[in-house]
Amino acid sequence: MSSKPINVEEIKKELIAKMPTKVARKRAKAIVPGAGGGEEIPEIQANVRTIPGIITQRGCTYAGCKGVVLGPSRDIVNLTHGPIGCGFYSWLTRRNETDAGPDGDNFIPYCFSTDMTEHDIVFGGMKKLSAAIQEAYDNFHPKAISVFSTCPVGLIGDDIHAVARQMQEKLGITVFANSCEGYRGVSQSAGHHIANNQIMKHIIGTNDTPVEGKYKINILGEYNIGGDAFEIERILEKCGITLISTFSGNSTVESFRRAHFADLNTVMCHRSLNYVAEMMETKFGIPWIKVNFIGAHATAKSLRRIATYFEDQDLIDKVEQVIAEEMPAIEATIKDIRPRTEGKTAMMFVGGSRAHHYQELFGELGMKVLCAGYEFAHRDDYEGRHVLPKIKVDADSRNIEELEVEKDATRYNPRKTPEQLEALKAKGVEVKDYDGMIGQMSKDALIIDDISQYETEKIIEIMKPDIFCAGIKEKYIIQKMGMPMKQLHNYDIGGPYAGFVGAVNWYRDIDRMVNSKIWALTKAPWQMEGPELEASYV
Ligand code: CFM
Ligand code: HCA
Repeated sequence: MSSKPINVEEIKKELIAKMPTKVARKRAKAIVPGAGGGEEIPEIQANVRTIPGIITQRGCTYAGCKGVVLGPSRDIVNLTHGPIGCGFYSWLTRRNETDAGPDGDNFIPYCFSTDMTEHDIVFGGMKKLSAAIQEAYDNFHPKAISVFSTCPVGLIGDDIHAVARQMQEKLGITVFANSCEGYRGVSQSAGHHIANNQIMKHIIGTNDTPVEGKYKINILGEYNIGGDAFEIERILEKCGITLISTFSGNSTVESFRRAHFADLNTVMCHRSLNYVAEMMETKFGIPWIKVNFIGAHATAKSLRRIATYFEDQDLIDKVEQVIAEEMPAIEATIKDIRPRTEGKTAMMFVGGSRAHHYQELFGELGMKVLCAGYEFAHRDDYEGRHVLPKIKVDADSRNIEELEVEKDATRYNPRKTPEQLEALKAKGVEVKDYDGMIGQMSKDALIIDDISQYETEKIIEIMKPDIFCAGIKEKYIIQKMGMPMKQLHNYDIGGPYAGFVGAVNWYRDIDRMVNSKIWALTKAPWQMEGPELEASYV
């Protein structure tokens, strides 16, 4: 626990001090202090190419497209076109849970790949891809098949879209392809965009059978990691809110097809699904608001925002009743645990939204986040409403045509007039509202984008947090440094952490971790035997 005042500028200097001048200059732009709720938000460098040689924790475009956005849909056969490694290493690693019920399809336990070999690389893999689609169809009879290209596919020029079109015609089901070769873009973020475009183009709004329900919503950017979406579903059901579709944890093709009947889109992970939110607003007139179901108070706030949006007293009352029912368990757990966690400190370096969302949960335990950052978020995720996202079709999305706006979008949902939206804003529900991480963090906290391995070790050494949250690549190095390490991607074996039940799970897990001495008692062999060798830049 650090007690002396923190000088963030000094820490920043120390972090980059040993780097070659050019590298230090570039990295300095990606490190800024928090704004502590102030209006002056410093500009951060984000979503740019990682400096070669620096060990980044980022993933690739294929990971963002197949692994993140489309992978968790449970009844689409997600077929990787490539050598077996990409399919194999993205198979069940993310802990996105599913429940198909007694009759539903669930292809999540399977790994579908064309398993390209040298022969296919030399002579082309399109025939093999057609055969694989046919085989998947014959064995599983899915409603949809989605194909993902890996790096070599782009290099040899297989036309996966042509194969998908042919097979769609032949089989009479939805077949579409994603040009998501790993090398496109600077991170998995490009893959999100590609997947968003293809879901929008091929699935959303393709079934016009109306959905029943008084208050109908979709959740965009919720992947049911560790069962988070199940807990959110439980709460929404209790409130009487109809959830048409979750993009994409435990989702079905049919729910995507009818998602345009929602009155409101709620966006959980803005980074990965903002494109669909924007496109659905343009095409079907569905407004979107930001929600955060990570943290008990954040959950209550999100429910209240949804209820306020509908401007319906019955719903407002019901939501208050649900919150009142759920809060006593939260308060009792906090009362027990907080005396042991109060004043402890944490660091979080995760993807493109969790390093922000989880700050609420640490706050509820009286813990301070000393330093946080995203791997691949964009400036709008950091700077919030200060940088509005520019939604345009980028070079990676070569297959999307100009969106056709439904002439009669109101037949799907009663859109609010600009005046009604203004009135909602006065009540604290701003459509397209989102807060960034920088504004949320205090002035003596640091924000670091695309943190490198070296910076990770250095910042731990300098600031000595009580717990460090990140992913599998960092995990064992952190533990060897004598520090508890919580995976915030797959939650290790834990979760759910969303909603009310999730908050209690989190309080208990974090209590156990920050109050255990086990990691500080372990020493790596080189620490016991010494002398330790230290690498240096020349
Ligand atoms: Fe969104 Fe995610 Fe995240 Fe993300 Fe990811 Fe993930 Fe993540 Mo890993 S969609 S940005 S690309 S919340 S897989 S469920 S944990 S890096 S912070
Ligand atoms: C990805 C997926 C990942 C990786 C997590 C990790 C996930 O980026 O391809 O590095 O531990 O959440 O599974 O973010």
